[in-house]
Amino acid sequence: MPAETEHKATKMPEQGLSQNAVLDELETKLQRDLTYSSGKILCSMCTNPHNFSKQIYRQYIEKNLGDPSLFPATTELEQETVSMLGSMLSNPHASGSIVSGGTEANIVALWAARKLANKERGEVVVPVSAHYSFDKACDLLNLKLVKVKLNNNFQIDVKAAEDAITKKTVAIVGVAGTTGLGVVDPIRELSEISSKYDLYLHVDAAFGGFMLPFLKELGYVSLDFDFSLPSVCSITIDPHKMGLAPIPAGGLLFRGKLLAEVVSTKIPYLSGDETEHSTLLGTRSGASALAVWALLKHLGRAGYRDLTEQCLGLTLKLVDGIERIDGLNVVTKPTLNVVGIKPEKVDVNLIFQALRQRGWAVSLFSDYIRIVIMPHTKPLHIKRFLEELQKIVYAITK
Ligand code: 0PR
Repeated sequence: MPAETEHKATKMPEQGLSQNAVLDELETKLQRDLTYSSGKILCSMCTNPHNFSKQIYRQYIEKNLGDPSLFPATTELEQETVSMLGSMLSNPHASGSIVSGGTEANIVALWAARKLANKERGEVVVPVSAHYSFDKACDLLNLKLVKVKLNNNFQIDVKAAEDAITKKTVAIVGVAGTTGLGVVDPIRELSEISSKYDLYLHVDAAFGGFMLPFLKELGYVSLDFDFSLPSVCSITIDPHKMGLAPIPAGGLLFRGKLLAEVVSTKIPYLSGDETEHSTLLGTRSGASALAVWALLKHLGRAGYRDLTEQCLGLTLKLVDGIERIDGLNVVTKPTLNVVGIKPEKVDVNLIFQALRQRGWAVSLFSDYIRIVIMPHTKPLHIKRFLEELQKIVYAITK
């Protein structure tokens, strides 16, 4: 066992405090947290949830999807939500669950792939750009993660992916909207490989899933990434990212009911009949699923299309501004609302530190800074950010 390190000890009070006293203490302590409304959060794939979804979430906070016998109506609405998400992804007959987030969705997808393949110490082929949740998933599931290099467009190198397939491979993963650059892998080609080798194909559209269907409709992209491709077995699509839903709300969609049942666990004691779970969690938030259901109904395709256009428009303005700053480039022309900023000569870490010191929450990848333009980011925030970025770069390079 590793040696324990000391934690700050906090004691529960013997006598309870008044609600006001607790609230005051909480508010004081929470002041250090950043807020989306400040415009300074440029590193998050989450955002301030839509007000209507917050209202629904609060109203139905006690609903527990872990016990469908108590909440049959909530369970049915979860399935309607899954079907609405499926219809966004070319398959209204998709089966699945509203889960706690992209991490759980990816874990459960690989769990299904592993069970279907039934191989000792199976292997999963992913691009090096895949989210770290796949590291967690493979560690938990005793799978070997095989990371494949990228091509010049920062997408999975399809030839390298095919070369990485062995007798032990249980799944291939493609990412539709990578965490680092928002890049979409060539899922059509991965689908062809998957059908050639009869392999499970999982698409991680945790981030891109709520934008790509609308970017297609708007004519920005013509990429296939969803169930329209025959080998796609499951898709992660997260309402708590670009879907504007309260945390926790992830989505895991299987092509059909039979696939979802691969990971189902029967719980006969709960209601004496058919209770089963196809999620990692047992007790889980019904309010999350209802909030997503309500948002999809309220915003509709048109609402999400507008949101997509708003975020992409601002992203392109940011790209334009970056390209005007001497010594800075964008890593690649963005497909989604994710931008990589790369300095030509100076150490990227210096720019990152200077931005963080000035309160700008940005992320640092190997040799670039990542910015995510979420719905809470407004044109004025980008204007201010670009002004400060320019000053920082000038001060470092002069
Ligand atoms: N798949 C992809 C492609 C992701 O980008 C993420 C999260 C996940 C799966 C996992 O989703 P959950 O975090 O819901 O389990 N990507 C974000 C990231 O790593 C998560 C995030 C969100 C991080 C908000 C920070 C933050 O402030 O950047």
